[in-house]
Amino acid sequence: MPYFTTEDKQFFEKNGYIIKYNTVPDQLIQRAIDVIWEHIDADRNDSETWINAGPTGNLPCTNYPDVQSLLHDGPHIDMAEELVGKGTLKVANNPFCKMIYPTGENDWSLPEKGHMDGYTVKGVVSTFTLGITMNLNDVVHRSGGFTVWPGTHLMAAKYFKTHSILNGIEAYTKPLPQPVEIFGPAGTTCFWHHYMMHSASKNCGSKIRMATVSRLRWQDTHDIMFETPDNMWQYWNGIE
Ligand SMILES: O=C(O)CCC(=O)C(=O)O
Repeated sequence: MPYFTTEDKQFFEKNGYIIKYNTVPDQLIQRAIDVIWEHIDADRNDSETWINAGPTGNLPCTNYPDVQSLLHDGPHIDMAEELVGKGTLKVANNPFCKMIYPTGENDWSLPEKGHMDGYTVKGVVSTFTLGITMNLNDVVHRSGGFTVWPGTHLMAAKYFKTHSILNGIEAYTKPLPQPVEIFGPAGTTCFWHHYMMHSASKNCGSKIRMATVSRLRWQDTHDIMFETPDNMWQYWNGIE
């Protein structure tokens, strides 16, 4: 039974992302959350301490087996290969644990812009293929949800046809599309194309937004990473 319908794949092709619900077994989530709490400077049982807590950035727990099993013991690699091609991918980054702490504020708005990963340090190409963002707890609207700018993968692919792939800082042209904040219960997962503009939204909720971002790459990335094929889906057997 496939994970993605033809409509899902068409949505991914056009928008650069697709959301699936309930993709992470609950016991995997609970074990990872226990590890995550050991790395947060706040009291798990006192929500007052969660406001503007830390650390920010990736928590230093990517190497813990209970964090890695979110990616390795769930369906996500198979799901990703359904989009990219069976047997084509390997793990570029095990799950980065990304917390968005409540701000204690109420003036929520979508971020004005986000960023691309992998091409924005001048002279460095650090390609991956697909990002996978998993919500580990229930993320409601206005509460730090992963945010994408639909269609920006097409913008970047067009840009790289006439500009060096060694510098993607200017790859997105204005006006930017309206961003989409992705929220949903624990186990909501977004698969996103590596050229996508993305960010996290501000957290005006009461809980810490707990999510992981993993990255998969083509097994032969090093052979093809400087290519900008006429058909950007050339190496995506599930999409082209
Ligand atoms: O935490 C988030 O939702 C955004 C993550 C992000 O921007 C990234 O992985 O580069």
